[in-house]
Amino acid sequence: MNRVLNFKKRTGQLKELGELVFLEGMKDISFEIKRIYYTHSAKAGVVRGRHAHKKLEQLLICVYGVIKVMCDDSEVQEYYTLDDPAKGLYVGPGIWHTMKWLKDDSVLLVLASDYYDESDYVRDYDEFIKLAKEGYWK
Ligand code: T46
Repeated sequence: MNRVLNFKKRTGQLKELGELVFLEGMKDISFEIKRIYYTHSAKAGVVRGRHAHKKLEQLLICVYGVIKVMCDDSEVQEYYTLDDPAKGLYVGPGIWHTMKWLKDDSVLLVLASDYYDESDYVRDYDEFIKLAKEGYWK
């Protein structure tokens, strides 16, 4: 199921130097990272996503701004507000998800367990419900 992860961070002796956040594959997250991508330059109100993945595991991090993520497992919808660069949202297979930009130019960084493969996407909601009812993700 989706879960929010808190990453380690280091605050320097001088607060004005900012914070450094770090995470390590197979230590702080449960999968090997094969791909990293990010989405930027979207204005508040933009909605992306609207799909589920068959096998892909991902960690979503809003490194700047505020992004609201809706996760739907075909029975329950959960909402997460990503507004902290030191938090990540794990989104596993079989979760229909949408990301809504709540602040201009928010940046969504995604760590993914596999290379890009369009055949791993379920982009039709009826097909997603059908697969879920058939037990595809059980
Ligand atoms: C996801 C959410 C969180 C590629 O060619 N390679 C890539 O690695 C990715 C991620 C996308 N693409 C292509 C596929 C589409 O033709 O870029 C285009 C835009 O992708 P999409 O409309 O799927 O973008 P989002 O923001 O709706 O979804 C993305 C990821 O695709 C998706 O896996 O879970 O971010």
